[in-house]
Amino acid sequence: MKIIGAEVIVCSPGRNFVTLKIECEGGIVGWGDATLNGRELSVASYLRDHVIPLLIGRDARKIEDTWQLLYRGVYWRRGPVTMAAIGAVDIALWDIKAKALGVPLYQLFGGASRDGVLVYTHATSTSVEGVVKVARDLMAKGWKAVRIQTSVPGLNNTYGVSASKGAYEPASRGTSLVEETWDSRPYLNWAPKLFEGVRAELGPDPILLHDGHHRLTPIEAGRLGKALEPYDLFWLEDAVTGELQSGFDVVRQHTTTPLALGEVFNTIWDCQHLVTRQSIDYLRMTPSHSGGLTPLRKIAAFCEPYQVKMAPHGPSDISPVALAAALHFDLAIHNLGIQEWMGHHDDTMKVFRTNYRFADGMLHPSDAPGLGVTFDEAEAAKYPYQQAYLPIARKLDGTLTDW
Ligand code: KDG
Ligand code: MG
Repeated sequence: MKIIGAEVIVCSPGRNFVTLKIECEGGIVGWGDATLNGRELSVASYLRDHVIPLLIGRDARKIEDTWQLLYRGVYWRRGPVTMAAIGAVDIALWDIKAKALGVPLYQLFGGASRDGVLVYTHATSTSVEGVVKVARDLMAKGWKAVRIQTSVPGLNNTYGVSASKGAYEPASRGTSLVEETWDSRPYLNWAPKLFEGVRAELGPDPILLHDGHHRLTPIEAGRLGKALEPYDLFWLEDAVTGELQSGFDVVRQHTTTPLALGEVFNTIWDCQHLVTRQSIDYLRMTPSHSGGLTPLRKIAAFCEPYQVKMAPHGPSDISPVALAAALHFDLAIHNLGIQEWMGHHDDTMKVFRTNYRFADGMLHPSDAPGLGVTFDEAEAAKYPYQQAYLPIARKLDGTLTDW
């Protein structure tokens, strides 16, 4: 089953996506997601200029060997651009293999370990009352798990809250960077009040999560985790930047609130210390940004004896192709925590035709052969790439800080 063609398609149906199409002898086509929010064209070039020429003529069935060629066979390893490019190839090859065998991908990973994949989505608002209303509406639609984010009194604009009405979407089109403000003091005073208010209204049952988005110091994060303990969070995510791995040992000394990390990680080396020291509870790595399903399955196996659970990142900048890849992975592995599913813009869903289905707070990837997602190239052509950037954050005195 030789690879006879591969193409990178960059489109912007609601937001930018980089999609890889691999074609084999016999006509089977596989799809991969190479989207890297705000740096899309660098991955497109990596694939077009350096990877695709190596793929043509290779046996599409040799997934492990192709992964090793693109990772180990390149002296300059790792990093988000490289690993997003390798991830797209790997996902597309798994799609091809499962289609060739006529089975949904999860069957090649040992079959389903559960009936469906528990998913969480985002509730955001400017106030406690507002976020409670959004969460109630979601729960009425079947959601069992909701991430809670609001504005912070005293700060102009904050991560996770829309400046305009509608779903939160961090990237903005054009070249003028959106600036958010940050100060840990008002946030640390606000977050416990937020969760006190939300639990008082929603009661003990809903699964609640919160994302700190890398902004606290370890001791601040320890204080926050401790203050949130009475409100039974499923997790506190990205309390401290993931680069400071020993910082999580400090956080752990101060709180029993479960900790999640890893959406910006690319390889097993990014999580090795955190997992072996058991200083996190959930690992947020996702197939597209982590070099694909081949390494992510190994990472899940590495986490299993340490009781660290996988909880793949699933924002709107992960395309439906990578979301479907994550769902097949989630359904099959033993140590699944939860899957994020932020949802996609209506225009995105006109380009990516999906089969995954939602019921009772869970997603199922579908029983269609392969990933179960097709990409409509004619529709994609209607949405050309538009330059877009993620926001930046500054402290109240103007110092640039982590977004
Ligand atoms: O591109 C950046 C987003 O993927 C990120 O801000 C979303 O933190 C995020 C999350 O948990 O979904
Ligand atoms: Mg996050």
